[in-house]
Amino acid sequence: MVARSSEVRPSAVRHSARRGRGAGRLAGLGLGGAALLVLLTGCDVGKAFGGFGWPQGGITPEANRMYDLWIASCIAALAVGVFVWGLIFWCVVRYRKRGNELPVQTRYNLPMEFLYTIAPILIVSVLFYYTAIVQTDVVRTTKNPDVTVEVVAFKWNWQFNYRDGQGRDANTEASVLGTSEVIPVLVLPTGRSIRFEETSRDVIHSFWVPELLFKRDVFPGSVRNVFEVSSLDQEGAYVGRCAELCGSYHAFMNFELRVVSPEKYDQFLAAKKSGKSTQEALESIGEEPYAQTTKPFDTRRSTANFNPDAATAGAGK
Ligand SMILES: [Cu+2]
Repeated sequence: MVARSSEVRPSAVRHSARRGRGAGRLAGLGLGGAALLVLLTGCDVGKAFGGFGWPQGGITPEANRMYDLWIASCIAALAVGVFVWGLIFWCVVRYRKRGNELPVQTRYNLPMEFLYTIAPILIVSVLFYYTAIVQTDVVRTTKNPDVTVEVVAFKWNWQFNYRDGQGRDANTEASVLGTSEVIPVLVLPTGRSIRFEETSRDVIHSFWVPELLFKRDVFPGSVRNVFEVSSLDQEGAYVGRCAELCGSYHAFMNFELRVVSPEKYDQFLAAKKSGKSTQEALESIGEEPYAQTTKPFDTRRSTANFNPDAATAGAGK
């Protein structure tokens, strides 16, 4: 932004009241136009522009706050952009070459230098301020979340443990385990705060549900990555993925997040605790027993596609 602003410097700094008024008008026009755009389109401005490249359809308050921050930043960037482009084109037209006479050379224009030093600092400060606020909000954890789930990643599937408390010392009350044949379905309630505690059995994986607009790496060893969502706002089935290249079958590490009503969730958990399988428990609350958003991958590991030429490689036969 400093570089852009400096483009106006040689020509725009002549001490002419008329020209000063022109620049002021142009600035007012640019900012006014941006403000008008925001007012006219309101909350739909993000939607109208496809979220400016940001995924839409977040289902948590945190996701919506991140989305709003992105949209506001884009609008601010566009407003600054329109202002700068306006100045550039104004200079191109206003100070185009008219003859061979050397134009007035102006430098050390203090107000102008002050402006293009302070303005970028102000812009960055405002962006930083709101980013820090949203980030703090998104990574905040609480003492007593309503639901705590332990996410266990391993090559190449997931286990979800419903816990009776927080941390390593809490107990698992019920568990959902994914296999090569059955996609694990993580059932969670709407309207309750949920804490995810992540741990890996082998390598680094990453727990990612696109609709949370959030992903976090799952580490092996003593690191226990934790994050929380203050609520899930929309019932439904959402595909979840591993977002960290973790080995040959990384792409097979899909799961499903099934968001149900709190009543159904309580029934599901009770059914699981009483020894029912995940599929039976899902059926008992009137939900589809198997994942709806993804299906098990075909590993195609059979003798039909087995490469016999490589059979002896390293086998010592
Ligand atoms: Cu993985």
